[in-house]
Amino acid sequence: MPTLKRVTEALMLPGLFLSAAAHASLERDAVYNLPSGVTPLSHEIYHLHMYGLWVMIILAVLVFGTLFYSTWAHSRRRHPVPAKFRENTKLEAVWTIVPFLILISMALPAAATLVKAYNTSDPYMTVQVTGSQWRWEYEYPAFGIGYVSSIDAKSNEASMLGSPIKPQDVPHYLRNVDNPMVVPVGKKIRLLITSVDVDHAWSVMDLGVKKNAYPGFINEAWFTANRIGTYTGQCTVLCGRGHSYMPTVVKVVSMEDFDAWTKQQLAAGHTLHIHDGCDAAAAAGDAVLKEHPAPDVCGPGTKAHWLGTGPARHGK
Ligand SMILES: [Cu+2]
Repeated sequence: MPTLKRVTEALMLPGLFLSAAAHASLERDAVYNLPSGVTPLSHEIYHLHMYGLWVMIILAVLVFGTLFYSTWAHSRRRHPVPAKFRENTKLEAVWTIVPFLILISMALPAAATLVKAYNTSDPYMTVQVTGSQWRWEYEYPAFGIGYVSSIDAKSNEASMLGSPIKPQDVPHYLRNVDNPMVVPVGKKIRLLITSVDVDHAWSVMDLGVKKNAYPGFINEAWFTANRIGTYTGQCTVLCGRGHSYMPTVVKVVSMEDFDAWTKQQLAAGHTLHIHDGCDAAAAAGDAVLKEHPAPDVCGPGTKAHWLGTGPARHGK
């Protein structure tokens, strides 16, 4: 029912508007509501959100309705002699049991969805996501691919003070990157998310993923995108001056396109590489490091920033 959908969207709070605007697919305009997304999990999250929203709307109407009606009908003018009763056991039982049942009806499906969201078992592949000020780094250990994903040059230029390029003239301003994450459609992708400096968060609402990236910790997430397309998000933990300049872009492509992309990346030299400065970690037997364009991230004497799992595959 499109009208119902529009009414629901119009009722969304400004906060939701902001979050939805920041997490839109590049192929469609921002919507006011949480996007339903393109993964089974994101659909579930959307339905939970809508269910909670309607429960809140109905309760708000009932509670405020009763409040306003009582204020009007039981004012001193209309109702000069107050009623004398004090307790009503039946009523008290009802207003305890009904909210309890409502809470249970929200908690059970939410818990079931959470359990699914945390089940990262049996992925088709793993992508290691490393946040840094102010870009993302993606590593595909199984394919030996690794590269940095920074904001696209046009957005960057337009954002400069006194730039001749106007932000409104840049398509997908602040929502586009040079090297997006690329994944095959219909496959379970496991993400291992961490950071090398401050707290960041990797978030793409269309994929039902929003996970914080902490230095020294590895958070897990997963998604199975069921539709080919380009999906965007933004870092959602305030991480400093360039916080708005580290968008997240994920391209979901067909298996053939993904195969072609992996070959292209290897040919372009976007490979994992044991860095000289990280030899110690390599000697420990489990480090998969990539050559980093910023030597301070993994330079001589620095600690290995990524301990990979599985067989180390090195390019170059
Ligand atoms: Cu950030």
